[in-house]
Amino acid sequence: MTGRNPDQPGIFKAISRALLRLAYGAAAALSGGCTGIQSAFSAFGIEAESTRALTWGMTAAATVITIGVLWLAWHAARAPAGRLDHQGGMRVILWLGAIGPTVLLTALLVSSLTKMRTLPTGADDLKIAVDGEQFWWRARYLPAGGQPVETANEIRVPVGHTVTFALTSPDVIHSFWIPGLAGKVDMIPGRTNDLVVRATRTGVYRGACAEFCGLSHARMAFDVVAMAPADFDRWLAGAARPAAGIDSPGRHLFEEYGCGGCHTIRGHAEDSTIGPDLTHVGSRLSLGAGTLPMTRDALSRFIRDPASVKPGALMPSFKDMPGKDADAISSYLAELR
Ligand code: HEC
Ligand SMILES: [Cu+2]
Repeated sequence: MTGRNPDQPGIFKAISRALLRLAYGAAAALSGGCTGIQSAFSAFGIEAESTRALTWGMTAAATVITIGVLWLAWHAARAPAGRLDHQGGMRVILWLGAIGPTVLLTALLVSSLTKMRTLPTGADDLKIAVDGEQFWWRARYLPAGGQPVETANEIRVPVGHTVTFALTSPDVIHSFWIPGLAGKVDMIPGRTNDLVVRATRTGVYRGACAEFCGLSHARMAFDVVAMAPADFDRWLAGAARPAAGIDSPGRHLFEEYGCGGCHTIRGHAEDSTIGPDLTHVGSRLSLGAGTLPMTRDALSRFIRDPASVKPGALMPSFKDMPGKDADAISSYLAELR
C-alpha cells in the first residue's frame, strides 16, 4: 500500500453511524419492552439476578471490545504506510489475538461456571411438583412433613426460602418459565426435571409455557406470587382446607352438568383429576391459565365456550347451557376462595 485509501474513513464513519443507531434502538427496546411482570430484566430471584448480571457484564465487555477494534481499525487505515514494522505487527497479534482473548474468555468461563451451580437444598425445603398439561398447570405443594396441597394455574413461593420445582408432563413437552425467577426448564413426559430457585423480593409476576405444545400454547401462562414467608404459610394453610360449606344453586348445577367428572372441589366434588382443581378457584388471580381476569363474567364465558377463549382447550363446550345456569355456576365458583 503506498498511501491511505481515501474511501476508507468514509466507510468507517458510515459503520460507526450505523452502530450508534443500533445502540439507540437497543436502548429504546430495553427501556420500553423488556421490563414488567414477565421479564428476565425484572429479576426477583437469585438465578435470574445472576443471569442478568452476566448479561450486562458481557454486553459491557462486548461494547468495549467493539469500540476498541473500531478505534484500532480507524487508526490503521489512517496511519502512513510503513508505520508498523513486522515485529510491531506480531506484537499486536500476540496481545490482541492471543493473550487478550485467552484472559477474557477464561474470566468469562470462571464467572459463568460459578453462576451455573445449583443452590444447595435441605430436607426441610418446600417442593412444588408442577405438571405441564395441555394447556394449563397442575401444581402440588409438598411441604416437608406436611400434607400435599393441589392447586392449578398459579404458583406461590415464600421469599428467602429455597424451593425445588419437580417438573414433568403427562402429554407433550412443555417448558416451565418464570423469567424473573430463573431460566426455563423443559417438562418432559416420563421424566422429572428439578429446578431450584429462591425468590428475593415480594410481588406478582408471570410465567409462561416456553415450548410449543399445541393450539393454545400461547394461552398457557400463570401468575407467580412471591410472598413474605408468614403470608405464604397462611396462604398454604388456607389452600389445604376443603371448600367452605356453600349451599347455592350453582353447586347443584355444577353436579348436574357433570363438571365433577373432570374437576375436584375438595369437600364438594372429589377425585376427578382430568381438569384443574377448583377448590379455591375464586381466589386465583386469573382464569384459564392467565388467559382472562378472574371475574364472574369471564367465568360464565369460559364455562359456556372454553374454545372461544382457548382454541383447542380440552374442556368440552356447554354452548346450550342457559345464561342463568352459567351465571349461577360462576357465582358459586367465584365464592370458592
Ligand atoms: C372433560 C373434562 C371436563 C369437563 C366435563 C369440564 N371441564 Fe372444566 N376444564 C377442563 C380442562 C381440561 C380445563 C383446562 C382448560 C385449559 O385451561 O386449557 C378446564 C378448565 C376449567 C376452568 C378454569 C380453571 C382455572 O384454573 O382457570 C373452570 C372454571 C372450569 N373448567 C369449569 C368447569 C365447569 C363449570 C364445568 C361444567 C359445566 C366443567 N368445567 C366441565 C376439563 C373439563
Ligand atoms: Cu405448554
